[in-house]
Amino acid sequence: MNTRETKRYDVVTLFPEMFDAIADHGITRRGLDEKAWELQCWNPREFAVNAYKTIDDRPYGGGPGMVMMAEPLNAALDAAIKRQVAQGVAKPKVVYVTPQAKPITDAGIRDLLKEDGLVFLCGRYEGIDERLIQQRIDLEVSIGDYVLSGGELAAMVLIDAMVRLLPGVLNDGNSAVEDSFSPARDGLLDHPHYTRPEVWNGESVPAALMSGDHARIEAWRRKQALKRSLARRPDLMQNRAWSKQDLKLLDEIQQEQKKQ
Ligand code: 6GU
Repeated sequence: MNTRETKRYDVVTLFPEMFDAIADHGITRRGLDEKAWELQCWNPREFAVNAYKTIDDRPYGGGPGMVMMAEPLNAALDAAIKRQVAQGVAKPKVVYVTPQAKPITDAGIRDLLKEDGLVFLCGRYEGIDERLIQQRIDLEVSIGDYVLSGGELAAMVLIDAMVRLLPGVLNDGNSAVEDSFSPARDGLLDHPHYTRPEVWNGESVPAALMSGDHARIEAWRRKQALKRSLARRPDLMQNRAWSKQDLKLLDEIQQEQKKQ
């Protein structure tokens, strides 16, 4: 793969070792090996300004917990951005991963992927000095409406979701486009999957999948995707322009459910 296309991801984190989880395992690791992306972590503790390496302090106005100080994060961000620029990223965006943002979707992941490089800022404790956020952050991203004990797992979720979409990272070039939520599935859930043996624990593989009839298999899978989406995520079914084939399958599903 051309090095020009290598995605550059830098992460400012108090726990760089956590990122071994994506650097050392599975598809994300293969992507690193193939230089589809690269990862560099920066520990704000190494940019601490006093002899005690302090990176947090008590909140002005009182209250529980500690707040991450602006200056060590500022210096760590500078170092990360400097590295990105040296690697050819013209204007790397700084992403703050925080539950105080709109939860990201598949479309948001694909937007992030358009950037040649990103710098992720991971918070710990009660939060980060607001002045640092105001002055240095381009984008705030959440991964869902629940709170994690730090931004690291969220940053790894974002990086994993992006990297698996990079050309050549997945074994089979088709398996990413056909996932749940991908444009090829046009925003529906995935169909169920089966492998050997043909009968397991008294249950057979659906006949359509054993038919060898490609059109029949595709129609069965599409119908299952519609059925699942209808049952589990009816919100995904709203305001859509259905194809003639989908309308026929939806009608079949409705008839079958009437019978039950
Ligand atoms: Cl991005 N960070 C943290 N700390 N918690 C979260 C989150 C992010 N997204 C959901 N919960």
